[in-house]
Order: sequence, then structure tokens, then C-alpha cells
Amino acid sequence: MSRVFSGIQPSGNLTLGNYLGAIKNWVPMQDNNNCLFCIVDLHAITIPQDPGLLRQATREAVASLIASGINPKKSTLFIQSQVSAHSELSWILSCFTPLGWLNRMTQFKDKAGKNREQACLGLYAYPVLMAADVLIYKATHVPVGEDQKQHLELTRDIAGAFNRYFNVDHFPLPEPLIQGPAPRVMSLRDGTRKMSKSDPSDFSRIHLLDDAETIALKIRKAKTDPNPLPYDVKELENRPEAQNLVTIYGALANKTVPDVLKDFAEAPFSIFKPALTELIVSVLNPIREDILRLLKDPHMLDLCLREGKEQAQEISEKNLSEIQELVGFLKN
Ligand code: AQP
Repeated sequence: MSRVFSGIQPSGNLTLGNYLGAIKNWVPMQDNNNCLFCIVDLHAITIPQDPGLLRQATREAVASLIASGINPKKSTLFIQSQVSAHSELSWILSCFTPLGWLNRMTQFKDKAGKNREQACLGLYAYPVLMAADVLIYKATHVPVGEDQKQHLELTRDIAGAFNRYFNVDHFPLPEPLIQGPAPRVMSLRDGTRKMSKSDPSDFSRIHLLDDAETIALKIRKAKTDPNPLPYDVKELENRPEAQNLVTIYGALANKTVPDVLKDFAEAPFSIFKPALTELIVSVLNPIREDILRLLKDPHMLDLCLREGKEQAQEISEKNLSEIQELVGFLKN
């Protein structure tokens, strides 16, 4: 049985990008794998967070995963900051990570922007913490959206460097699983940028908690071009916004992009957008209602998180102890 790890940041309400690129693909994996899913709040604070909003977003993220089909009886669902081995291993791994490797990370460049001198160390070291998240469980498979591919490659490099230094096979080299028909959902305002929780424009994304009216408004306002949808998928190539909306439709309807185009060829956006709205609402509305229901029962969420924390601690502490032994830390 493979061990699967993946995480999601409580840096705001989860988006359709998080759902299609990650969560939806996690759900079927629970049946045949040993899965750990983590709300990575230590990662979230690499950009400034209001403490009250962070707590709220963390609860919402847990409820969103359960409402989307993550079953805490099948999978270990827990909060990163409650399992201290993540941070401890992150420090150890940072001592095996050359700065040159981190300097290549494009997410840091994007998030730090022009004012790199003011970016915090945590944002720079983010990929090392992510490597620790995966390696502390000796995970073999990591299902992520396409944006995380580079970080996963770094995780493999760090695991390899550690194994080579100690001449052991301690960490398996984890495989990134970039799955599903929509591994990179783009912003509704700019088809060349990723849909992101932290984009300043709320109109750039659909949240799992958006109601039908909000979804309709966001899709109505979504950037498009003046042409109708084509017959041929090749004609979508230089139309990033149109391509994004058709990809979202296909992913939610379980249809290929050519099949969506067959249904909507020559349709103007005034026809396609209402159909897309209806489809998004039909998929997200039951999830939204379930999230709201779960949030009304904090006792149940706490109970499930406590169990998840204990399971995660058991695995991670055993591995951390072996790693400390390898490194040469004295134990009493
Ligand atoms: N737009 C996206 N399309 C496909 N997959 C996506 N993911 C995120 N955005 C998209 C995938 O969702 C999982 C959790 O992501 P995350 O919350 O840990 O961090 P992120 O990738 O940085 O996502 P955001 O929404 O852009 O967060 P902020 O704005 O806070 O940085 C990952 O598997 C990710 O690939």
C-alpha cells in the first residue's frame, strides 16, 4: 500500500483551483492507499495572516476537505502546527539544502515580487518545510496541482542528498502525482495567471463557499474574448481565458475538452457562461451546504482533528527519532 501525503494552506477560503487540482483527486486515493492530508498553517504564515482569520480559515479548510469527500475514518486529517516533527525535520533538512537550489524556486520569485530584500526567511524556506511535510511520513506519492511540481522535485533532491550523506536509503524519493483534467486552473481575470486564494481580486476565483448568486456574477464578469467557442481544440491555443473556462467545464462535467467543444461549438459566451454557472453551482452547492453544516459542529471537527493529530504524531515521531539517531543527536 502506498503512503500518500498532501497539504493545503488555510490562507483563505479554498478555491475551485484547489478543488480541481488537488482535493477532487485525493478522494478516490483514500480507498487503496494510506493517506495523510494536512492543513498546512505553518506554510500559511509565510505571508502575513490575521490570527482570527487564520483560525477561521483553518476550520473552514478542515470542513471543506470533509465536505469534498475526505473521510477522517479512512485518512489521517490533521493540522501541521500540531505535529512538531514537521518543524524539527525542516531545520535538519535545511542543513542539507544548498542555497542555489532554493534560488531556483519560481514560487518564491512570484510571491516575493520585486521587493525581495523584504521577503521573510519563511517564504524562502517554504519548499524545505514542504519537503519535511512529505519526508517525515516517508510518503511515496504526493498528489498536487501543477504549480507544486518544482517543489516536489526539490523534495526528491533533498531526500537524495540526505540519503547520500549518511549512505542510507532512509527516505523514499516521493513521486509527484499531477492528476485530473485541470491540474492548473487559471484566474478568471487573467488566463495566464493561476487561480489563487491570495490573489487581491476576489473576482479572479470561485470559492467553495460562494453561493449561486456570487458564482453567477463572477462567471458573468470573467474575462473572455469576443469570439464564439471553436470546433477545434487547437483554436483554443491562443485564447487562455476561453481555454480555462472550457477546461473547468470539462473537469466538472467529467468530459474531455473536445467533447465540451462538440456541445458548444460556435456558441457565444452569452450561451456558454450561463451553462458553466449552472454546472459549477450544481457541483459546489452541495459541498458548500455541507461545509456550513460541519462548521456548526465544532465539537465534531475538534474530535476528528485530535484523532488525526495522534495518528500523525505516532508516525512522525518514530521517523524523527530515527533521523536524529542518523544525524548524531545525543539521546538520554
Ligand atoms: N489554480 C490551481 N489549479 C490547480 N491546482 C491548484 N492548487 C492551488 N491552486 C491551484 C493546488 O491546491 C493544493 C493546495 O494548494 P496550497 O493551498 O497549498 O497552495 P498554493 O498552491 O499556493 O495555492 P493558492 O490557492 O495559490 O494559495 P496561496 O494564494 O495562499 O498561495 C496544491 O496541491 C496546489 O497545487
